[in-house]
Amino acid sequence: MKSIHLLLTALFVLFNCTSKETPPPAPLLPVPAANQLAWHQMELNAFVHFTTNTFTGKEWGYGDESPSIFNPTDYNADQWVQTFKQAGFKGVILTCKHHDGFCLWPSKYTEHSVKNSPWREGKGDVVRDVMRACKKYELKFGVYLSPWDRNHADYGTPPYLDYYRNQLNELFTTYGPVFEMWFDGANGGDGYYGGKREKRSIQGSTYYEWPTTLSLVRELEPEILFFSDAGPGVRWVGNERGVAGETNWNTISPDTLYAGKGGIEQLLNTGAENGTHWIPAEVDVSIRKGWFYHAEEDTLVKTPEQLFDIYLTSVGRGSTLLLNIPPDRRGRVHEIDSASLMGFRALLDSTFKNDLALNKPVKVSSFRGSDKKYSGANLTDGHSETYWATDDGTTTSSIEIDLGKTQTLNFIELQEYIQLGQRIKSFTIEVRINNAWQQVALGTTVGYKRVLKLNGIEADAVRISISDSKACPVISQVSVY
Ligand code: FUL
Repeated sequence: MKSIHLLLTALFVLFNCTSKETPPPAPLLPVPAANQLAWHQMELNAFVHFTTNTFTGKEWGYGDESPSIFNPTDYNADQWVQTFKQAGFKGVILTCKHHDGFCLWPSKYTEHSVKNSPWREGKGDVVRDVMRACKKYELKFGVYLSPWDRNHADYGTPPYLDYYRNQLNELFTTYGPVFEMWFDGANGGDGYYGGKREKRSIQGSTYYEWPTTLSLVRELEPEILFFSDAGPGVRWVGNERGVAGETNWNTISPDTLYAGKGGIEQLLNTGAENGTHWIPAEVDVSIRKGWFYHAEEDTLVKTPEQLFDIYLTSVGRGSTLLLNIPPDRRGRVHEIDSASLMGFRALLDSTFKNDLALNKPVKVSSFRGSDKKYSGANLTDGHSETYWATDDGTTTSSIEIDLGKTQTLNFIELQEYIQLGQRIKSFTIEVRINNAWQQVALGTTVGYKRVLKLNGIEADAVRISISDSKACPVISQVSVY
């Protein structure tokens, strides 16, 4: 009787020990907000620059362009968005108004818009069309409204802020939903300004009174993500070449930034390891030399291979790519751009088609609480919601994936489970060739996604060694192609 009792007690203790859940790692603050996480997952978005510049050949209109020159001959916003959809883009951001002040929608606050152009006898509305096409093709719709306005008489004085806010109010109550709003920091000083043709300098940090403007927009669109040099939703990456920092922290301290402030490009490019806010870098770059369509740049459209390289230095470094594809004077995405986009898509599809690590056995140096919930198997299960993690305080570790046989390896892709914060500070990649390990790559940060080249090496296993991490590493996926 006594021995049965002892046995039951032992079983009870054993059951309780094994069934006790190991708590997940505490979030390492700051962590992404829901709209930022959704933005990370989009990976590829299209930027559309279209205005009177398309017809004058300029990049920055002076503000004195006549609306009569805006007259696309074969306009089709559906064709733009359909092309982006085929290329795998998830969102579109449209220059509703660029620095020249011309509005692509019939704003009631200015005469400087499509309503005074011959196009569709003044009844056209590009903003409405793009928004509708986005709905049709299930892409998210975003708005660029240049704060600098070289047409408006009041620019540089307080009344202009009312104009700018009225326009935002008009846009956000007429069109939507809007996932991202782009605040461009550029200001070159001179302009038409209602006929004054002079230089106007503003105090970039204070003039626009951003907090008031942002709360106005937020009231109309609570889930919106704001882009500017300073965020607060996403930050500029610090260049227009398509290159995020090899070290790319999603965190930065906003008090070191403001839109239009010079000299902070390097900081924007890498972020700050101990930044106080989650403000990830967005990589904006044009498929052409300029942001607007110019026929003489038809020969300079980036090739699929160049776009693929940009993918590696943007999405492959934990950022989202915002690729500008400017419609031509017909009002269509040009055939050359479209062919390049399709080539880019084909390259992505063929490169990342067959994950050689999927469901392959994983050996890890340790896993959290020795609880299966956090085991190495989560790394190759194809699910981004499961993850491998170590015990608190274990900031170095190794992951070994046996590929089963010798294969040609081109890329390795790592994904941190950023819902719990960005952690990894440095790692190396080795591959196994004839039973010997050889280091082939090394890196610093990982973030939402990190893609590294393996250059076609023949090997039968890969090993990731994490040599430093801000807290216990938490990785959701490792893929090998
Ligand atoms: C810059 C602007 O000056 C360019 O014209 C373009 O719109 C680019 C995306 O941002 O600041």
